[in-house]
Amino acid sequence: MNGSAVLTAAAGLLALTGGLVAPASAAPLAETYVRQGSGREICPSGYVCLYEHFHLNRDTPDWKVLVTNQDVANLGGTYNMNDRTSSVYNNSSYTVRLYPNYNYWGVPLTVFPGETFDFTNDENQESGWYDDKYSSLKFVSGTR
Ligand SMILES: [Ca+2]
Repeated sequence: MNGSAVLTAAAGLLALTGGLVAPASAAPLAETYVRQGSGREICPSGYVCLYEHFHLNRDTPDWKVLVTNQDVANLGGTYNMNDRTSSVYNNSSYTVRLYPNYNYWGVPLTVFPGETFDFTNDENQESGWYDDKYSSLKFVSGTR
């Protein structure tokens, strides 16, 4: 093996090592975004989804859904989802709490992993109290 071949092999090894190490050291992606859609199928595994309308937007698939796998101290602002959530699906393995005020203040609603809440009055007379009330969201326990 001449000098040039050794250098080429070393460069290839460095490239390969870099390719293997980078993904392993990267933290799980934490993200929050808003999209349109309806149903549980649009909520990725590991995420919690807040739907703007009842029944997970079943009858209004062009309405908004906030999708997140991290704490959100203010559902308003750029997300524009403050006091708008009418149903929720927790597709994560974390217990999540929804708060009626920003920065996790107020008496929260607890949503367990796999649980769905629909705040429509016609399915549960008491649930209307929760409709269009939530302003922040926190992952509180569990494993991701
Ligand atoms: Ca709403």
